[in-house]
Amino acid sequence: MRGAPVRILVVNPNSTESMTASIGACARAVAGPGTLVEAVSPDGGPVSIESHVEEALSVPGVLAQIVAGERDGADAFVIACFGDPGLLAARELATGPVIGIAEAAMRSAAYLGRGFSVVTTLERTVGHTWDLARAYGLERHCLGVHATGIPVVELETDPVAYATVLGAARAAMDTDGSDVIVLGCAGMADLCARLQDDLGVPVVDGVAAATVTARSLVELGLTTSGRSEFAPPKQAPVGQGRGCH
Ligand code: 2AL
Repeated sequence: MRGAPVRILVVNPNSTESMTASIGACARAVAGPGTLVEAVSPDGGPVSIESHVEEALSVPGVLAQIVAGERDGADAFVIACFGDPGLLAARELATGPVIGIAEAAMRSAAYLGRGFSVVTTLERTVGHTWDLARAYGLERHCLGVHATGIPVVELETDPVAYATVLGAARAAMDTDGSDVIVLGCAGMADLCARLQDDLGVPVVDGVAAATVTARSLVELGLTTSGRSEFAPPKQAPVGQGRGCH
């Protein structure tokens, strides 16, 4: 065990402050003693990320927060949007591990059952989620990706959001024959425990999974390899990353 607290910077790539607060609370709830969680969102940028354009627009802000966290001594980073925007670029800029919530959720789910279903926001995010499952080598475990039709920001305001997500998860389990549910949006993090009670199967929230993964890797004394692909880039677009200070 290390003596110093583990400092995790959780970056919400969208600029909706209420969602950043809720993401921070979910991360702190699992972080455990000796772990300090700071949750931040970029200055400006999209209020929600549900399209390729919004995802692309979010990346400079995410990288700026990673650089700032690196400068301030964060030990690890979580990118708390299910598209994992800027994940690989962030790994070039940070010394500590950088964990995306989609990757953490899908890898965790693969430990827990034969196959998982992802329940997400809008239909237009389904293809990208499949792309991520393939990129992470988890296509065999991902049995389906299902949209609820709820836009990200309405997860906080829609009075039937919980019932809709619950219904979509039940239908997904029936259709896919899955035995684990993955929540496909950081804005669903606070629904996780109740869904798990109601569904009777493991429900994986990526914010929690990524936070615990980040902490574990730091406690194991592990960092991103700087040997080749993730070595510091010649040109950092948003200030300076690791090895430059
Ligand atoms: C997300 C998410 O996690 N945050 C955001 O703004 N959009 N994911 C999604 N599938 O819509």
